[in-house]
Amino acid sequence: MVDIHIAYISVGSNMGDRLQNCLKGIASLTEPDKSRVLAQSRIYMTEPVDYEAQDWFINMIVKLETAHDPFQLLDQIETAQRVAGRMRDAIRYGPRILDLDIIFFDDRIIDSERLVVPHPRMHQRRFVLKPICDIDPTIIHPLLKKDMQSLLDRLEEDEQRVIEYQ
Ligand code: A4P
Ligand code: MG
Repeated sequence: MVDIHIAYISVGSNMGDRLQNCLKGIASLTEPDKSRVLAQSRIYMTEPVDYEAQDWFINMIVKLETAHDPFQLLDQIETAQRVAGRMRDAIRYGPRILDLDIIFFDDRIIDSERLVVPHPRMHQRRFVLKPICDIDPTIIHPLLKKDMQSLLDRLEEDEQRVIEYQ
């Protein structure tokens, strides 16, 4: 029997056809008998965080069921970002065609050079917390021991605008 895992992936783009880039990115993580999408959040337009001189993002979250381990999933993510045309030497937090981040992988805590899970900035970001609450507001952060809804409620109301995409 193969181990099956649940991963939450944050999907974002603020260059080119942002929605198509996100949808293609999600599709490239699915594989027959290996990985499938169990749930997808609503789609949001989000104000840039950390590096503000750039266009708004499209962001969403997917819940993925996968037989891969976290590092295999990261390999897939890096391939998908490369195929989408993303440059490696770009500005940190700056514009990107496709960004796929592993937010949670089961309730594992990973702190390696290549991979940090839970994603170390997720709890400060409305563009992650708002869509993850669409899927399940009761997920407990394995380090902070708080659920997604309470982490979202802790953010300042007038910061980080997030608007549902029509
Ligand atoms: N890496 C470590 N942990 C992880 C993880 N949990 N998931 C490593 C994915 N990758 C992880 O990532 C650099 C390296 O992080 C990878 O090679 C991998 O080994 P990257 O995506 O190539 O570089 P980056 O995008 O500059 O860093 P990162 O960490 O993705 O940036 P952030 O912190 O995610 O910020 N504002 C809005 N509104 N919406 C956004 O989506 N995104 C960012 C990116 C900034 N502001 C934004 C948004
Ligand atoms: Mg990333």
